[in-house]
Amino acid sequence: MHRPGTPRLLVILPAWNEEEALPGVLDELHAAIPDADFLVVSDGSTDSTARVARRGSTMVLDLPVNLGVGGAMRAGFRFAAREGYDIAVQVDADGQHDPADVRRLVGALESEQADVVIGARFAGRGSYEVRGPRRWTMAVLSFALSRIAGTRLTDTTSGFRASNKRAIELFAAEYPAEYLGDTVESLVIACRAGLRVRQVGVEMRQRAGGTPSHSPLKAAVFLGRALLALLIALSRPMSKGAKEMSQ
Ligand SMILES: Nc1nc2c(ncn2[C@@H]2O[C@H](COP(=O)(O)OP(=O)(O)O)[C@@H](O)[C@H]2O)c(=O)[nH]1
Ligand SMILES: [Mg+2]
Repeated sequence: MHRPGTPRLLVILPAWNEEEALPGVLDELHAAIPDADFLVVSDGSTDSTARVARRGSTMVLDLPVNLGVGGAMRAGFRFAAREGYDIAVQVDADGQHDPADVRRLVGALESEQADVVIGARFAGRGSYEVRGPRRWTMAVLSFALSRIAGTRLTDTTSGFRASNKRAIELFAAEYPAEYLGDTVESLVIACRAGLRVRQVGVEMRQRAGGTPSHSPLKAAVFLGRALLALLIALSRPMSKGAKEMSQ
């Protein structure tokens, strides 16, 4: 529940077939951030994700078709913009993100005067590791986006992020839908609109249950596509909305 006089915070959880982990994750989040509101976006889950998500005051968007994380987040940002939230934080529904870090991300929006704060693995905390082609692709993406953002970014595909009102409004209007491309391209969109992107180091936990939605091979293939998406995003002229924001 929101406390008067503080920013209104919405936690958005994209959830696809997460009936196993979601109830525990929601209980933990509610306990850690009692002043936040929670929105679960399930799109075409074939299990009881949408039903188990209706815990306490949690709000649920139960979409009939699968849009992928990007499409689900776009719906979440539109909701946040329409309802006038000041801050939106994207958190995984599988328990991999530590609820205690949500406040650190939100705190960094202010202390770093950032519009978007990424919870980044590989930033000196935790022992999360990936290997092989996936690692190399992520390194290239980090290098390219660090240049674009004008700051060191080590984890451009992280789905753990806080956005302020400016970023919510931008992402409600344009948020890419491509798997893994969404994380990368959304950062390009933010930077090009003149938003300030920063990161804080986080530790990743094990999944609390269920299975990852994509195999490592698929993740590698899509990361390759993310690289392409980055090139395409860079080659695109800025949209009218983003142009206005950057002025
Ligand atoms: N709404 C929605 N959420 C998804 C979809 N695919 C994955 N997710 C969610 O996105 C988060 C991260 O996905 P996950 O499979 O754990 O990816 P990993 O952590 O990179 O292995 C989890 O909360 C998933 O439930 C999708 O198509 N739609
Ligand atoms: Mg996960």
